[in-house]
Amino acid sequence: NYFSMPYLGASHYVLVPIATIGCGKTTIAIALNHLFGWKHVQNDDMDRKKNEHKKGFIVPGGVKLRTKTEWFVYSLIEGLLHPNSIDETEPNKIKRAHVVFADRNNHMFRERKQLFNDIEISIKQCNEETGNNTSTSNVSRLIKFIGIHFKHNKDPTELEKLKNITRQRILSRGNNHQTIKREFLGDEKIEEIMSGFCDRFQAPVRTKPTNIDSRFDHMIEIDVSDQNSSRKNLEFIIKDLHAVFPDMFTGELPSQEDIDKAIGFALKT
Ligand code: IDP
Repeated sequence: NYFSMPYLGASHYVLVPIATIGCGKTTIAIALNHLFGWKHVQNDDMDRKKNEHKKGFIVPGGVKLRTKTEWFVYSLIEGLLHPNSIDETEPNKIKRAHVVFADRNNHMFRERKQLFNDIEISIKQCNEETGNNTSTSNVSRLIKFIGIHFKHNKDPTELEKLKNITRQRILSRGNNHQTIKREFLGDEKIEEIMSGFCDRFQAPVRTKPTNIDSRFDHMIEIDVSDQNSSRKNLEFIIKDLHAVFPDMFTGELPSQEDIDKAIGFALKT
């Protein structure tokens, strides 16, 4: 385990999109970071880091992270423990709750299960090493997982609409997407990859306590209903989070103008 910081015991939030390529995860994560400073952890950043550190990625403490998944979980936990590293110059942001955005598709049960397990196990180990005697069930109460479910209609004609919208977005993006590079793959291959993700999509199921998705403390449901749905989805997410977990926010909620600006910024990034 790679953490030396004690776990302080406040509520910590992990935002977990359940989505496919092009739904607007990164756009929304950038906008939320812009508005509230919440840490945005992008799965594929590991690829970039790996090129910098050819032999693997060494974190403080000398531990080498070998896989993308290890790096992803490491970065999320680091964000939960050190939320202030984002913007030290902005006084309002320093008191803020500890919130991280787990930017990958999480579109299958096993991805969600792995995320819950790895985060809880790492935090528990961290506590043991620093002498905090916190059981796993206590840790479970301290970390809140919030699902952001980009709904995928089961009806094939309806699903085709989502596929068209997301495909259009990705094709117009060209090479500037974390998983899809048009130049290397070509349009047909991109379509095939994106469609594959949609066909494997497993919507969250929380009907029984034994369901993996019952670990979610809250679920936000949104649609990819048109080409420009991210603006509407961002506003909906902020309102929903504020109603359920007001302690995630300090000060006033952003105005319509603030939200416009944040989306504009995210779309340009
Ligand atoms: P993903 O992280 O779910 O794969 P994003 O990277 O956020 O999806 O979005 C895919 C592409 O679509 C990006 O080029 C992004 O700028 C664009 N996009 C996302 N939301 C909107 C929108 O509401 N209007 C127009 N373009 C959008």
